[in-house]
Amino acid sequence: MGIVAAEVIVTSPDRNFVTLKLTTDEGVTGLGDATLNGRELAVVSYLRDHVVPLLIDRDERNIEDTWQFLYRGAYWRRGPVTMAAIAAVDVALWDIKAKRAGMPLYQLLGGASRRGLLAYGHASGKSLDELFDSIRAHLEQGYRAVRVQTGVPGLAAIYGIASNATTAANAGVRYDHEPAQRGALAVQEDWDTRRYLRHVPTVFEAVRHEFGPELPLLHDGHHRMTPIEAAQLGRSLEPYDLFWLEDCTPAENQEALRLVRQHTTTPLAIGEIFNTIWDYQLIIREQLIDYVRSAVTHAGGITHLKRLLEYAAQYQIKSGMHGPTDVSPVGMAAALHLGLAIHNFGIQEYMTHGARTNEVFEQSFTWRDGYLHPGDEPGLGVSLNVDEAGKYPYERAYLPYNRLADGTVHDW
Ligand code: CS2
Ligand code: MG
Repeated sequence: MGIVAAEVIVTSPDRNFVTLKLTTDEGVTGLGDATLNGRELAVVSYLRDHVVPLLIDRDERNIEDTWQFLYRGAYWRRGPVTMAAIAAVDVALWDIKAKRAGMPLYQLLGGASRRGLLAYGHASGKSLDELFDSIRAHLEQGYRAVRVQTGVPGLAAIYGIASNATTAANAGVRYDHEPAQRGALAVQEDWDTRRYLRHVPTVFEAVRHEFGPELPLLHDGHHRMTPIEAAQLGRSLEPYDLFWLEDCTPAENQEALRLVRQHTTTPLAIGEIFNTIWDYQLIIREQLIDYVRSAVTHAGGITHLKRLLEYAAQYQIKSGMHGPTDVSPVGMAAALHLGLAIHNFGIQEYMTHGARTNEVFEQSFTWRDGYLHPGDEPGLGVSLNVDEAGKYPYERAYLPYNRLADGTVHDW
């Protein structure tokens, strides 16, 4: 028993991805996603320079001990880089364990708790016509739930969709605003909360009028409001019965959600940039949110996110795992196995990857009639074509950032 090789594979088919590949002395391999959008090389170094030397000869069966060793043994704890690196090791070890057991990973996590995972996609548009077309396109693709993002009159960008994280943008499809080009420095976008707060309720009024009361609609505030502004938006959206309002306010100050919760019954989702259970402790204990947004890739892997979601389940809070194109097919597969097994699954974000990405990562998960399923291949059900991956070297790419009209930097 033992890990004999640990490779960190960086590839950039439609966007940058970081993948850890572990190999055991019996030749069994496991994959883990370590992609951190805009800071990928920090995780590459954390893995290559500091973690990989510690993995060689470790018993690949001891997943919990390896997790605790990497978390406590580093001395410096938490944070997106550390927890993405630990996540990659954790998921690769789970992949190996399930392959050795000859079963899909979800079976090791307790088996299936449902037939499939309800998914939502990203509908967006600078205008209502463009937005309606995007919603219709998602419904035709089979989505049963849709996130609605829209341009704001007077602002140049379609916010909340990182132009360098979307397949279309990375394939050179140009939006009206100057998208963040790969290799460029971070692109500045503009923001005005008052314009946004006046505009968004009119959008959901129009969407409900066009598409009816049943369609689950989600919206991402993308960390841009103060607590009282978030409360105002949550209350103004109540007539439109959202499935959730996401990242309504930066929540490093977890107590901020108390003010929002006092003023609105719109369900709240938080945490795609959170990376440990400690980031959620108060907001879960006080039931200040309804959905946990962390992805397996960014929250310490299957081992830690399962623990976090079991804690959340005690407070009737569900999963809503982050799943944009900056979570690789390996990370997406891990999310699907965990989501299929846990009882408190809520919804899975699912932005389809580009054609080149699907050439690099061969996936066995299925997307049918609005539901995802991880498939029944042994392990995660994802393989990485190293030769194909080698065709696409890393290209520096940043997420945009915001400035207000007076030039002040603002949350993007
Ligand atoms: C967004 C993301 O999917 C979401 O909910 O917040 O698209 C986010 O902008 C990117 O993942 C950032 O990397
Ligand atoms: Mg989000």
